[in-house]
Amino acid sequence: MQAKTCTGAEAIIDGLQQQGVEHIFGYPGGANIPIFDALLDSSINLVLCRHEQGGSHMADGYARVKGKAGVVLVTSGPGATNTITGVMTAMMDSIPMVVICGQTIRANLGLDAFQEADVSGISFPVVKHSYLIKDVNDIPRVIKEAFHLAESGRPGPVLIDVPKDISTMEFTPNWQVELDLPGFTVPTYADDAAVARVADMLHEAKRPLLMVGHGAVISDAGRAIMQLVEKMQIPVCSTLLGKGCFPETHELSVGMLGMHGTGYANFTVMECDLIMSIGSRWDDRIVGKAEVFCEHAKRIHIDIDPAEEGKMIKVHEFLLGDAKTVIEQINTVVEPGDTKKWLAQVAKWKKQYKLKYKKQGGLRAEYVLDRLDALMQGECVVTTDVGQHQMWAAQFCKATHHNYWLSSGGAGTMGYGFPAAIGGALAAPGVTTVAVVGDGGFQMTLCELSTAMLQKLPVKVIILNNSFLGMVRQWQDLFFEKRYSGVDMEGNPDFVKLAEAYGATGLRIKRAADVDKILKKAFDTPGTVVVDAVVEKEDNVYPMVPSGLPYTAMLLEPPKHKLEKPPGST
Ligand SMILES: Cc1ncc(C[n+]2csc(CCOP(=O)(O)OP(=O)(O)O)c2C)c(N)n1
Ligand SMILES: [Mg+2]
Repeated sequence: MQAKTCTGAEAIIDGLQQQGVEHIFGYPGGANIPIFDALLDSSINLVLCRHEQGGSHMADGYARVKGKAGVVLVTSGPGATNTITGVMTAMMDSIPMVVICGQTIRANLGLDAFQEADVSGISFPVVKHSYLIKDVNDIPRVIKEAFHLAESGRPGPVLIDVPKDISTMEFTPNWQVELDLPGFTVPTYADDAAVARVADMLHEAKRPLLMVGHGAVISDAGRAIMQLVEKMQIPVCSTLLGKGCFPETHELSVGMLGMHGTGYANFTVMECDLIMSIGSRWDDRIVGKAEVFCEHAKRIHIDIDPAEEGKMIKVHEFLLGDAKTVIEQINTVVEPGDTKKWLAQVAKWKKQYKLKYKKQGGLRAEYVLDRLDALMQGECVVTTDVGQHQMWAAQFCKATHHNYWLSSGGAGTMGYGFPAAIGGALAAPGVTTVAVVGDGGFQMTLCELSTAMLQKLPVKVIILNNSFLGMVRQWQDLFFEKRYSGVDMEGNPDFVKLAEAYGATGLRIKRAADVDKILKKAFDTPGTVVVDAVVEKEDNVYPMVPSGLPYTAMLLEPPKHKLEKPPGST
């Protein structure tokens, strides 16, 4: 039988279907028309975004919920560069993504052709890998490799640049091609001797603490962690991206640690005599002043990426492997622990440093989130944007599913929350998705309201509208003598009217007394709803460990004295 020929574009779409791709988040242009054309004859749903940055965040949100690569399809030049923020966001948070870019024809490469941009070059620092396809016969191999690289080991984004003459060229694809990636190995099991040493350390510890990070979420280590926790009776804190892997409603959870972590999580960190990171890279928002972070405690690090060993802090034991597999290994060699005294202390801190906020005065963002949490009961996919609302959401919305909490951690990308919710909603049909956003960040990608409407998605956007770029204002308040510069959001639109202009439902909350009623209405109204919660303008997020300082500098409430600018911090 004669092997079947097809165009490069058809082979790409065929390859995506073989990978089980359900949705493509895309935007067309001259250089990718052949691929859009081939898409018409496939079973893949095109999610036509309104801006390529939004499309890339949608793919990211889809990937976080689904645990599989999100796929982006954009044109050359500005189409491709518009995705770079989304690609960098995915890279920083280890999100699997495959970005396919149209490119000018091969003969024009390097000639400053119309909409030519060297995107494989531009993207190199922010991808796991980038391809520029120069031979049409490479398409089957490149597609297979791209998904393998994106999804295995420490996941990340992979970019494929496809010159237009490659996508229009006829050829006979060979799908039997075997993956051959020498040097790309994926660790699974940790060294048994190291595991035994860690077990000894866990047995000896009087005040142990687990720190659950995004790696634990990615490897779906929740059940194994629960077994370890219940057997050894160890309290658990989680990073911003680790939320939900271990249910925050569990009595041994102390919630998020770090710059805006709960007071009780941070006291537990300060007093523990052993801390074990499960898939967290100890980022600077967590460790504060790295040299003194848990300096008197035994420090253990489980990570799938050998590059993380000793990067931020020195550890006593590094276990290289997949978080779930390594915890399962540990579970086979540890004995039940007796930590009653330690747990009693942790429980005391939980009462003493309970999250609190002002109830008098105008509407408090924390109150809206507190009530939202009560309404959601951990059963919604929650995304956040970046800023004060993000930190309050992390404090007040308790995550109980390992893949239902989506936030831009490493990159801190404003504009992420709403499009990520669109991707998340597509990955979890039937689950209500809530995007907690600020008035600043929402305006960066709100054009995707069209996309949410077209896809008929139950995305509830909760804008915590303080008419400020609140988090920057907070830093100017605390460290720059309240000299507000460039943070007033005067000129904000009427978000209710704006939602209505897109055909969505717009609701507004102005008083605490209306919060329950309006939130319930938002959930009861089918489809996309935007809630404009007009909150106090100048509330600050506490607790706060000022950047670059040790945990002992934690502010539990507004400081009574002027603060020094933290040293050399971002
Ligand atoms: C793309 C981008 N630009 C700038 C920043 C810096 N930044 C961090 S938080 C923040 C303020 C966000 O304001 P808003 O969306 O209103 O949220 P709020 O802090 O008021 O809750 C800014 C400007 C960023 N993180 N991302
Ligand atoms: Mg704001």
